Amino acid sequence: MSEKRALNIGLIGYQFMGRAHSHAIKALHVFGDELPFRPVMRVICGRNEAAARKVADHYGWERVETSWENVVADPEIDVIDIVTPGDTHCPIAVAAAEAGKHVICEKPLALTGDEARRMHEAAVRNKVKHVVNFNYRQVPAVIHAHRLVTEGTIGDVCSFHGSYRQDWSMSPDVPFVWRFDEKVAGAGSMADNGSHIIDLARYLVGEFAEVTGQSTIFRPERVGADGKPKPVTTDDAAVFLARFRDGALGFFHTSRFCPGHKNGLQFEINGTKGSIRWDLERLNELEVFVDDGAAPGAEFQRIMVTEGGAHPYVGHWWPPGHILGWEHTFVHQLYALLKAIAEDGPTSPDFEDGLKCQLVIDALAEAEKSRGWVALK
Ligand code: SOE
Repeated sequence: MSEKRALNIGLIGYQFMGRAHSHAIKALHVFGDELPFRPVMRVICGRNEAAARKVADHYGWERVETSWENVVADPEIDVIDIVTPGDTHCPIAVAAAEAGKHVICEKPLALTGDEARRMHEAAVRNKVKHVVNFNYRQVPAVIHAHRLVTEGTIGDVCSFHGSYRQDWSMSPDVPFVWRFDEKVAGAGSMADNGSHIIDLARYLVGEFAEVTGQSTIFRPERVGADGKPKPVTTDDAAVFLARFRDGALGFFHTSRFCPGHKNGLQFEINGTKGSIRWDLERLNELEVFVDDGAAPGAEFQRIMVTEGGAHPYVGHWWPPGHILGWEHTFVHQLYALLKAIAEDGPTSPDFEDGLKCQLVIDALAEAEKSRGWVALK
């Protein structure tokens, strides 16, 4: 058997997402013979060397770097995987693309539309593959929902309801972290959670035409690492409305102040012939209602998506009914990137998707200030 070519990965960042990506790279082996490369966990990078080394030791990264510039400049590295806070995405991704590396970047892609555009342009100009990790597009039920909408099963889409609710920041004891700093995170729940739900709406319904909305900060101060209070500059919650280009209406709620919602991502799509709904906490199920007039009193049907070709990659995992989890979405996204590199094919979602999502977030910030509707160009 011929040895597969190595694909050397450099991971920039090592915290929660660093662990999720490290786990996913190791799990790529499920693709067996179809895996086009031998992914090599060459280097992990973090400013805190001891903390990065700990992750390196647990997951099997070969070496640790403290400067992302060194990783990007390393001729051996083929792929740069960015899992750092938002303010570093743009400089790292642009430098990586200029150095000819393929790039996968965590969401939201950037702090602003201008940054996201620069990242997209650098990737296109340098002909590297580029992926923004909107990982929920890799959920079998979400892919199945997309197929049903595209095939016209629920008719023309009239409305999209999306919410992403959590409760992790409610306690006053939660210290000041980078997610509460506008300069580092861009926005709060609107960017962190909103970017996922905006991307899902674009994937499932289409492009946004105009938006309006408001956000709020419930806890304006938190204690910093130095024990002193620091002002919170990112939102705890947001509500917004949208009109899509095809005429559908959108209703959105993002929040970190919804008690009981640990990671509550939900959407419902209503069309002229039926409805579809999904809840991340029931990741393997899709609920579908189709009104064909034949069955009075018909209700939503629950579809299990672990079989029946609901997802292009689901067959690589377990037999039907042996359910998948959140972590599998990261494995799927990385596999899709490897395949695109091997076949010189397109990637999805790519930096253009990240840019379009960012433009919606920028428009929402503008709408909040003007207290009106803002059109997407
Ligand atoms: C925190 O809100 C977070 O970890 C997000 O950053 C992720 O994108 C989301 O998938 C889970 O929650």
